[in-house]
Amino acid sequence: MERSEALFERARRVLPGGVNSPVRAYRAVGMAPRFITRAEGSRIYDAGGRSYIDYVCSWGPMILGHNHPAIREEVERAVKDGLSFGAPTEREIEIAELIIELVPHIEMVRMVNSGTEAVMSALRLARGATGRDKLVKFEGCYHGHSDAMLVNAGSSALAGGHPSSAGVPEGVARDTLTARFNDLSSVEALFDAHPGRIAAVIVEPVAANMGVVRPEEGFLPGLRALCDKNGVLLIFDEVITGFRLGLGGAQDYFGVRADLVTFGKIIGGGMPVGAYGGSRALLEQVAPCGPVYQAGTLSGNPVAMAAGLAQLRWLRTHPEIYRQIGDYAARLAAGMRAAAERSGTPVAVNQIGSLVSPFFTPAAVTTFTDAKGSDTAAYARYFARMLEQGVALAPAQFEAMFVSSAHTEADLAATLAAVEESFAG
Ligand code: HOZ
Repeated sequence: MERSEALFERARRVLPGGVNSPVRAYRAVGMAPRFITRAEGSRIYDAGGRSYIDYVCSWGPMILGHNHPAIREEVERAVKDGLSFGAPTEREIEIAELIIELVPHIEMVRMVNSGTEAVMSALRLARGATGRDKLVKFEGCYHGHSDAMLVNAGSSALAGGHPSSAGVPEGVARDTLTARFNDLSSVEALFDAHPGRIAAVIVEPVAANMGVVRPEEGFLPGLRALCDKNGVLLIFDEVITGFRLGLGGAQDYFGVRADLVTFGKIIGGGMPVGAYGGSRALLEQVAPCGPVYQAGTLSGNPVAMAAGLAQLRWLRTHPEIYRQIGDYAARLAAGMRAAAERSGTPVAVNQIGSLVSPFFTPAAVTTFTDAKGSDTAAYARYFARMLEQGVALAPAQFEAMFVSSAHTEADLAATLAAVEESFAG
């Protein structure tokens, strides 16, 4: 038996499904997951000693590739001084200053431990600030696993067949209204049906948990205008797009202002970090300044801050990385489209910046309905063939491929050769 399979068998006895996060169980692709022992640059290594070109990149944060020396060295330095203090440190100020410098329309930041926590807290702030209870999210968008956001959710909630989770009280679910991504009229209809009762609209500015779906021209500015008209706060969940579309994230990329922005893993450089930010007026409503309570012993943890700071500083001093990874992703997407055409495989490949995703469907994918209509069994077969040839993709259709600055020309050639084989097989 393969070492990963043996570990999986052992894991299933003590962890639900053998994992600590559902998508990793590979259920959507019907296989046993690879257990990972280490990662370096563009590659991850499994317990059986095989290496793979990795396009999961820890679900996005490893934008500089795995185990980048600048980040590792900062972490090693921080560890020498202690692991957790539960008290303020200078690094927390530095990372907040950096985020405020780089991301438009953010005047204050609160650090937390994950994207889920950032979203949960930003939503509480939006409700506290507006005195309204209802929230609008989009079908197939994923904002972590807080109760309010597990209604028509994407990512592994969708792949696992539970887009609206058990255990979410009916009263909570009732306050989460769902609109359709890229459909402003569906938002307008909710605003009309619940006048004066909606606190916030939360959106992934690029949907990346239904596979990657770009916002259509006018969608994000339209949301901004509708929110302004109705006194509703607009929240960009930039857990995926933040510091990935560019240093300024989606607000900068699309030229649309959000009232609150949530960040996740990428600002931790691989350590568990999240944050939410916005105007001073809004953020000063958070405790201890204001009445919206939110706290955490590990918030601003010194080791996590060291990793995050190192990654963000590296990105700031090497902005050319964004052109490099965007170019790689565009060539990857073009190569995949060409291979699909040669083999007669119906595949629509979406790409924006360094995010890519193939959908096994003949038509263009611009909505959640299009994404959901793609052939997930074909994706599972493709995934298995790619893995066999040494390329690790997300083990589910409704996720993204992430390109890092550690991916090389040789990786691109090897990946496209594997795609050719996979589509032909
Ligand atoms: N929902 C996350 C992916 N979009 C899961 C990440 C993980 O399992 O690490």
